[in-house]
Amino acid sequence: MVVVVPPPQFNNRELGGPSFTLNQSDGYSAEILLYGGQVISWKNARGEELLFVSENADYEHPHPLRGGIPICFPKFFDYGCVEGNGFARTRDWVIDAELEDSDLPLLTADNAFIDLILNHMPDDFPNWRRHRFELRLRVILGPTGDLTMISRVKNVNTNGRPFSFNFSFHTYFSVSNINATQVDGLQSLVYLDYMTRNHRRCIEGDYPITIENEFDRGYLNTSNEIFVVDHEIRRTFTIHKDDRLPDIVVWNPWALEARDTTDIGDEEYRKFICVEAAVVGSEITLYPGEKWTGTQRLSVHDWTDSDVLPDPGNIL
Ligand code: TA6
Repeated sequence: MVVVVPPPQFNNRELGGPSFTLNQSDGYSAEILLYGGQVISWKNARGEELLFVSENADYEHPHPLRGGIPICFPKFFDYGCVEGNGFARTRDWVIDAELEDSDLPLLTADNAFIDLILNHMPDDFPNWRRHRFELRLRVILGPTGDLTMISRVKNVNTNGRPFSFNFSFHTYFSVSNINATQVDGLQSLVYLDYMTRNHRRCIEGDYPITIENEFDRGYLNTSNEIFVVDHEIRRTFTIHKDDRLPDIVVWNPWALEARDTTDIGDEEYRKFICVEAAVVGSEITLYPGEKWTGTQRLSVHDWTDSDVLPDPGNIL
């Protein structure tokens, strides 16, 4: 029997403005703000929140909202600069009515989804003012609660000019305790250390990553399945990404940076880790008419000690 899901539910929020909630019959849900095209909530069947949003988050334009899954387009790496994560997350998106669904896989009726588009011209980004682009986002909440995001960029310049960009899905995973959290699947990879002025190239060790201080790295050419393991509550998030998102950014501000950042509570660094499907090792260049599509699917698994967990080394 095919379960047909309800249409997206419209919310006229006080904080953050209009949003849509995707619901699944088992209780899974996801909420997307039109401001920034930003997922701000993803809940499991028990209604537990799986994403972190800061209690100090500033929902007012033009501030980026601290938490959820900001769309970082175009992602620059002027370390620590608010605009270092682009303008897409501080603009108003709209429902994408002229869907170019030829690029996307067909969806079965048991998938709840919404299509958004950003047409806003970035007048305050001088080197983008001469470009015309279409930035589309499809958010899908599957019948088993997986959250899929498909971003599409199209160069619609009429001046023949190409443009280049970096990109990331800046996912803030909610964790019970950063000290009991590991990122598994990045062992032995080359990474760019964004804590150094020249983003020094380094090699990761042979063990899953643990966070013990401010941490900001871009891992290059990773496998397409990365695991965020919360050992305290026995929960594993899996990031499934495609080849057009070859890299992974891992970030936690730790205590000092959290204290100095107004929209992060002093102790909130203990409650999240950003692990981001990204393109940071090289730029994407599109010529007029060309498109880029990047997809991530997030899944979550609560386990017991007797469970056999997926091993990044033997993913089929
Ligand atoms: O995606 C990682 C990162 O770019 C870090 O370098 C750090 O700047 C973090 O994002 C926070 O950026 P934001 O612009 O959200 O304050």
